Amino acid sequence: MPKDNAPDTVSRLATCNLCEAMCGLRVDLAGDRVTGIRGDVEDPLSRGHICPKAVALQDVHNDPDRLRSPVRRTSSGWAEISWDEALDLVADRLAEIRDEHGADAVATFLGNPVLHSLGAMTHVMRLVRLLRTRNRFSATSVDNLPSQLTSYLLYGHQWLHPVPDLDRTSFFLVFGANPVVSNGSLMSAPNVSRRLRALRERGGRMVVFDPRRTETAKRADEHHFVRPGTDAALILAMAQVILTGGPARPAPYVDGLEQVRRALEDFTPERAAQITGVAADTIRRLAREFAAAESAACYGRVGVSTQRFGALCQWGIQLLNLITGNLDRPGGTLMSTPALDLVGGGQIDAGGYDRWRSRVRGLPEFAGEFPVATLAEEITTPGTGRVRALLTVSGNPVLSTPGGHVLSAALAELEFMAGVDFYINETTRHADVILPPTHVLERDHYDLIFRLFGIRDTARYTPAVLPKPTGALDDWEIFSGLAERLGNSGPRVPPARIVDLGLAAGPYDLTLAGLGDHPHGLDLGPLKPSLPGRLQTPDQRINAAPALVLDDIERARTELLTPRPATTRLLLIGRRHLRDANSWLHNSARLTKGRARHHLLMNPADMEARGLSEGDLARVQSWPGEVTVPVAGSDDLMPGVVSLPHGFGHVFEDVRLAVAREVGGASANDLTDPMVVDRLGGTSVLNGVPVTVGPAGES
Ligand SMILES: Nc1nc2c(c(=O)[nH]1)N[C@H]1C(S)=C(S)[C@@H](COP(=O)(O)OP(=O)(O)OC[C@H]3O[C@@H](n4cnc5c(=O)[nH]c(N)nc54)[C@H](O)[C@@H]3O)O[C@H]1N2
Ligand SMILES: Nc1nc2c(c(=O)[nH]1)N[C@H]1C(S)=C(S)[C@@H](COP(=O)(O)OP(=O)(O)OC[C@H]3O[C@@H](n4cnc5c(=O)[nH]c(N)nc54)[C@H](O)[C@@H]3O)O[C@H]1N2
Ligand code: SF4
Ligand SMILES: [Mo]
Repeated sequence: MPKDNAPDTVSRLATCNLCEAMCGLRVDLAGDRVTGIRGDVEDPLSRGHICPKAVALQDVHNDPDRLRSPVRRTSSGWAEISWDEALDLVADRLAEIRDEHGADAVATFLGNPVLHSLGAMTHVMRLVRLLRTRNRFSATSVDNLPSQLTSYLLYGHQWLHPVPDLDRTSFFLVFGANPVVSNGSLMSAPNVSRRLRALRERGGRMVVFDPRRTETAKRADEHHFVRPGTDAALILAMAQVILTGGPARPAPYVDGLEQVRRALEDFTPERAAQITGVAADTIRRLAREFAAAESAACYGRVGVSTQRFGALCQWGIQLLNLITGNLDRPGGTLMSTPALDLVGGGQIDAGGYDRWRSRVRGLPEFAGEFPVATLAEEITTPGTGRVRALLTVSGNPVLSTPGGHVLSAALAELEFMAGVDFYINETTRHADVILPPTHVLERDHYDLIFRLFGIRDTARYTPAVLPKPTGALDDWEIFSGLAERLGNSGPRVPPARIVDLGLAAGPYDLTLAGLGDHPHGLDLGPLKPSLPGRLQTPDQRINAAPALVLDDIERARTELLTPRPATTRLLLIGRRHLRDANSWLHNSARLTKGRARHHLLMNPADMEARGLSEGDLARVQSWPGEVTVPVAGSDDLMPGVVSLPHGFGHVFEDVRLAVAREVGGASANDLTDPMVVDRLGGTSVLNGVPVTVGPAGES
């Protein structure tokens, strides 16, 4: 085996695209074989950091189960077909169904890795727009829709989102995020652990609110349990304390705070304490300490987005930063000034809300998409506009969206389905055709979206590490191939050219060639104040009190501030692990070895009350479904709360995932309810789901 510096080994620079941290990599090659993956110490953002997932890129690369050519489902199993045949077939069937039943009969679902693939980012929307369907869905509505909606309402653009200045803040206040494991989201921060250590060393502090004492909470100066789904009461009470007792010091370009103050009158710490389980004194004290801190950044992610008042939580988090003068100041939260500025350059849709509604349930669109919680019923409900064909791109909604088992059944009713993905997963197994793109090491990479959310402004373009296999297509070529067959006659502009143009139009006058002089990445410095100039609102001011939010505060006042009757049901929340990435990577032996990690975590007192012991199989039931999983006791769980990770529960009929067969587990989204969404925005409620838990043997 050639070692690091053996003469026949070369080392090439790449970027890990498995999460938002964008770690710089050195990939060791012996010929076309990947022999090792290490962190690139010269990357200005990641500075040598990697996590175990990076090394798994080579497992994905070498995985015999990864598709290398298109496949078609036949009565005798999957059959390989040529690219021309596959692209013709998909384009013809989509066009036929559209011509017969109208554009809305063809639906699209874009999964999370779209944001991590340069060619998908540059080319998928062209295809989606060409289909002219209103039935557009994505992972956004099980993820960051509340943040995007808030940014659209407050700052005038769904992707203009302030980033916590993690390296300089003196007070980091966290709701429902676990960045030590996730490495940050809408806050790209490789090696969060090191940065949190530095925070403490410079005399700063971190406070975390989470129903589980997480890996992040364990590094905090204070951690408080909060009853799942109730954070809005807590966050709004903190804002109320600051708006009534001070010190509030908003920027001069912020309007509407008097209206906000009046709307929040009932959100007292005492009322919030009853609902959230956090003591009123703690709420009051932390609000004052946050407001008085030299600099402070409030941040919240998946835990406070995918809950019943998720949008209100995200608005409240922005409000806390706004009223304390921490928006746009070093150590607070700042907009990035990216080298390639999709927002300022107008290359990406600013957003829009409730311009039309979904056919069956009347849910509002956001940024041209419907909430994915309504996809299954759009397929199964007869009538004009019924979804009869589906194109999925790098996603696995059967495991990642609420009521996944219901969606799985619905997919079988489609007249045609195609998936752009290099795995046959629980979703693409329903497809008639699967179109597999090249793997990330075989194509150029630039993070068009995540560079907007770096805790430092950096740019890094990494050319493909390995040659593209003969006949293989990149994501962008698949979308171009389909678009051309569906009538798009424009020239093909490759992603590299689009990046080059974007850099030239950006604030630093860069070019792709110029960036090539910085193969490890170009450091553009810490986050810089940029407001109000960067605001995309028509008057370049911030209206802190949008009517939609005021209405939702009223809904929270009546629905959330009223204590609920006691119940024996437990509240289900999610969980992420450093060696998982949503529903995939389970085919990497390197990542899946060791103790199983799909168990239901439960407070020992709740286990005892239900006659459950460590390792027992428990039956977990909710309104739409049930699963059977082993339980593990942990004091890290708030009493009354259970935790199950999503992305497990692999199905093997039709699916060729040899290693993942050993993984086991059940899908958390067989328990989540597609009928329950945050009414402001339509985000799925994936946390705080009521469940009953008992020994699996009993009925
Ligand atoms: N209960 C619960 N559910 C959740 C969450 C939760 O916290 N709790 N989290 C939600 C969140 S935040 C998200 S983002 C979603 C994620 O859920 P999805 O958006 O459905 O995405 P993944 O599970 O990441 O799907 C990955 C698929 O993309 C394919 N893929 C990977 N790279 C590429 C590529 O470069 N090109 C193409 N074409 N395909 C590729 C993989 O092969 C894999 O099949 O899950 C959500 N679901
Ligand atoms: N290793 C790894 N890294 C990842 C991913 C992965 O799958 N694995 N996925 C990537 C993706 S797609 C995303 S979007 C990000 C997500 O990044 P994060 O949001 O940082 O990750 P989560 O682990 O979902 O953190 C959500 C936290 O909210 C808590 N929580 C649940 N319900 C509530 C509640 O009601 N109130 C409060 N206050 N907290 C609650 C959970 O206990 C959990 O600790 O991670 C990214 N990074
Ligand atoms: S933290 Fe891990 S998965 Fe995320 S970019 Fe870095 S190496 Fe990749
Ligand atoms: Mo996500």
